[in-house]
Amino acid sequence: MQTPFDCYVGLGSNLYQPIQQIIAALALLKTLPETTVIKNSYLYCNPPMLSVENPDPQPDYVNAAAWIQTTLTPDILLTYLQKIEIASGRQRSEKKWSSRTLDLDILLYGNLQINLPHLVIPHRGILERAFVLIPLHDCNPHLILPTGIPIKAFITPEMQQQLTRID
Ligand code: A4P
Ligand code: MG
Repeated sequence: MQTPFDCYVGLGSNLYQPIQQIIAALALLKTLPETTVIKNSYLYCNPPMLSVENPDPQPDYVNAAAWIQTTLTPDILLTYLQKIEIASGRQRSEKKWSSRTLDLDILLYGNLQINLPHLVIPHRGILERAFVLIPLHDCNPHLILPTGIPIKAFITPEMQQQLTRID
């Protein structure tokens, strides 16, 4: 049997009951073929990170992460995640980083480094984003990034203050 890869999926929502969107998506991850969910993070509320191109105000986000083990290839995993996004009613906008019912990102896929037009792994911006790093750390406090550096090294007290844990 193929050895599964340890992967981490980032979840984000800031439209139409974001907490429920994330809970529903976490449940759907459990139904993916060839995949086992090892651990989910807490859910966190946090202000939107806006882009320079689209600075209009947006509702707060709810973010989380899930540690999964899978034998799906990165491309097939991405396809399944996009199906879950579409099922949530996600509509893609022309505007960068616009509000969304659900965003599912492949944050890490083992130690793989992929740089293709449709798939970049590790996901861009991981190291600067509190709403990614802290949920990743919840999933696995011993996580070592593909660069060989432990995740703990990137988490600062300021980052922890940016997030409000939803219990
Ligand atoms: N894509 C490339 N690499 C990946 C990957 N590793 N995982 C491609 C998933 N998709 C990946 O994504 C655009 C394209 O990225 C996809 O077609 C896929 O082929 P998208 O979901 O349509 O658009 P997006 O999410 O707006 O783009 P992007 O660049 O993924 O944005 P981010 O980095 O997800 O940022 N503020 C808070 N507080 N919390 C958030 O979660 N998220 C964003 C979006 C902005 N501000 C936020 C948050
Ligand atoms: Mg995204």
